[in-house]
Amino acid sequence: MKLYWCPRTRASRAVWMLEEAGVDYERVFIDVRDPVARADTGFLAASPMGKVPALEDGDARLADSAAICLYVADRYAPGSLAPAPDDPERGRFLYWMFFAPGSMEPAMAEKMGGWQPNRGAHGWGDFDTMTRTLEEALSEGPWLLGDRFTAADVMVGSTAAFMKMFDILPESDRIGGYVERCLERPAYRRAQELDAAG
Ligand SMILES: N[C@@H](CCC(=O)N[C@@H](CS)C(=O)NCC(=O)O)C(=O)O
Repeated sequence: MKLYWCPRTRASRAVWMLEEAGVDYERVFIDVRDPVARADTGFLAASPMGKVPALEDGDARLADSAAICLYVADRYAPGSLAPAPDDPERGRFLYWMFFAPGSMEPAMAEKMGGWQPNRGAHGWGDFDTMTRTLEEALSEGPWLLGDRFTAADVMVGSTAAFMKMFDILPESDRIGGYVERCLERPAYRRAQELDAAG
């Protein structure tokens, strides 16, 4: 399996996910800031938009961190990092998997860009509704599906860690504690070390 990767990007999520799943993979560095490197044909076959992360696994090629995390969990850790399709928790799992790209990331852009919130018109709601929803979801914890850590925590936890990095994490012991639990996971730490090593 090849992971097209660049340090200090969303590719760190995919590394975290692969480390959680404990599968063998090779990291292939693509400097996304360099148009020549981004034109690599193998990379573009997996990532039509020329963005990292992207994954090549046998004949399977895909990009986008949420798609990659779901693919790896379903393919390599079914029933543990991803509830099976007939598991009653599958629905809740899918909701939180897509909460990160569908609501958290655009709401972060709203906040950091100073956009006018427009909850009814914007698909992501607004920043305050997004953070309140996340806080409510963590009322039982320690993870989004209670005692069960899943790929949804990789997506939501990594996005909340980005919020912390950008200094827009809301004052909330519940969300703050969740982020700390994510940062303490051995697989997250390995991903950070790999990121730092380059
Ligand atoms: N929705 C995508 C976003 C990926 C993305 O925007 N990656 C950035 C780095 S964090 C990138 O490759 N930027 C280079 C470019 O767009 O030219 C995901 O979650 O994987």
